[in-house]
Amino acid sequence: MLPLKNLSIASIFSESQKAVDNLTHLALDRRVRLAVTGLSRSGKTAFITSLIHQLLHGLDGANLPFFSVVAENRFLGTKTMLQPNMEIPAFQYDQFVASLTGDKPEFPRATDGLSEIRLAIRFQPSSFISRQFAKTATLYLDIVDYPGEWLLDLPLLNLSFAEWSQQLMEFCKQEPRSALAAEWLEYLNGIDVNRSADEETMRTASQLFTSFLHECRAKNTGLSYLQPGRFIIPGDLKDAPILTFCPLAAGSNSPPKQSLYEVMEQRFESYKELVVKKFYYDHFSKFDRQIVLVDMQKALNHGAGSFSDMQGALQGILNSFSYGSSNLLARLFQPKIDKLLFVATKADHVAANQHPNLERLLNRMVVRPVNEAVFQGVEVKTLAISSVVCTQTVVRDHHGRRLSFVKGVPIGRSDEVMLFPGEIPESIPSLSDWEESRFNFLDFQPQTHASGGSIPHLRMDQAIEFLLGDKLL
Ligand SMILES: Nc1nc2c(ncn2[C@@H]2O[C@H](COP(=O)(O)OP(=O)(O)OP(=O)(O)O)[C@@H](O)[C@H]2O)c(=O)[nH]1
Ligand SMILES: [Mg+2]
Repeated sequence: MLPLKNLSIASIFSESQKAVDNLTHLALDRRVRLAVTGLSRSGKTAFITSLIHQLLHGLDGANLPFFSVVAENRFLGTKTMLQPNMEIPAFQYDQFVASLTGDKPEFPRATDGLSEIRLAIRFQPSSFISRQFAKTATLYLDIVDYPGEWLLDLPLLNLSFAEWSQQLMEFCKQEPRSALAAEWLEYLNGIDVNRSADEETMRTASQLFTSFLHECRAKNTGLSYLQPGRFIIPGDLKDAPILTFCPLAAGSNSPPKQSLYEVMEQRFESYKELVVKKFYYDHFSKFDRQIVLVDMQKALNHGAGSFSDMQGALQGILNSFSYGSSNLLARLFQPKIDKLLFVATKADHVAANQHPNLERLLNRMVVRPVNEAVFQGVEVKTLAISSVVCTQTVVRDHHGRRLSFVKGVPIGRSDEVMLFPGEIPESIPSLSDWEESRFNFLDFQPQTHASGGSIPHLRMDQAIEFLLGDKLL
């Protein structure tokens, strides 16, 4: 406020102009809550780190030709902001980017808890009318990171204990689950689920079930549909009674009071109510935009069973989100996702000429959720991207054929190799293709960068443009 004696027509004008600027600035400020969705190890943390990195370096030469606000010279920079929620740890961007761009570059470790970050993207509005109100505007972007395993709890909300148990018992009739579940199922066979509940039996049964889940998750099985997520990554619930249950074949239509069946059923319902619903309502019910990350090479490496398991897991998760464009009034009460991006991650694991097939195959895998979302009026796109490029494509003649190889350092090795990782089929492979074990894609370490530590990417700019471009006009 100016002291009264300093008031002049000019100062009154300048103060009121500032107030109008502030108000219009606020009116032009926007917010996007981005859901980064993907099964465990699909590349969520790497994607979020690269996304922040590309936005922070948008002004100084990062390669974002398809991000229109940058291409049109309207981008004014990005800053990380104070976090919106004080009880949630901050996303460790600085630490992750340091490990990706250090002398011995490494990917961040698997995520074991929740974290979040808020970014402010400053830009010049493109439309003539917006520019009359204010020269600059800000888009606030909120992102949450979490272990992929927790996402698979969302489909549990639609299932009763009996339905979930039956679903799991059906899964366990097929390999590789049936062999891995043998010890746990044998223990259950020796128990009468109608007898009085006791902690020791429940603990043993749930421990055997947890070991079964951990074995299913081991790298060589390629299984994705593993629930409940907190049994694998318990976070702050380690050893809590709420995690002491497991699926049970029903003993009778109405289990006796305080029987093993009834108590485990109650714990399952408490898990849904206190763990899953809370996670869902606090972090997954209010998104505007969504990206779904899919590791197609993992699905291909482990055969037909792994492929359909991943497909089922993605379908189960996507049923939990609400889609559809929403008008301003509806948004105030229940924002809905109006843009949905499916990406095949780690595209640098295969040669560049395979990327179109990677996109086609992803399209086939997610055809049902895509159709459902399009029907609801959601704008959907699929892309093959790499958040952190770890390889180079090299084209060579090999026995008279021109082949595209990838060159890079596989994880666990110190020497660079050049290999032909095979071709990505454009549609879901036939049984004979799976039987011949055609696919053996390797994981690669990030490259050591001479170029001032920037993170090389593939099509991150197209992903960012699809997710945010219209909010930066
Ligand atoms: N070559 C390459 N590898 C990648 C890329 N993104 C992720 N990876 C690999 O995939 C692994 C998993 O990536 P993360 O980002 O940790 O996956 P996540 O989805 O966060 O996994 P959880 O935290 O366990 O749910 C990494 O350790 C890398 O080996 C990429 O763009 N290129
Ligand atoms: Mg992670």
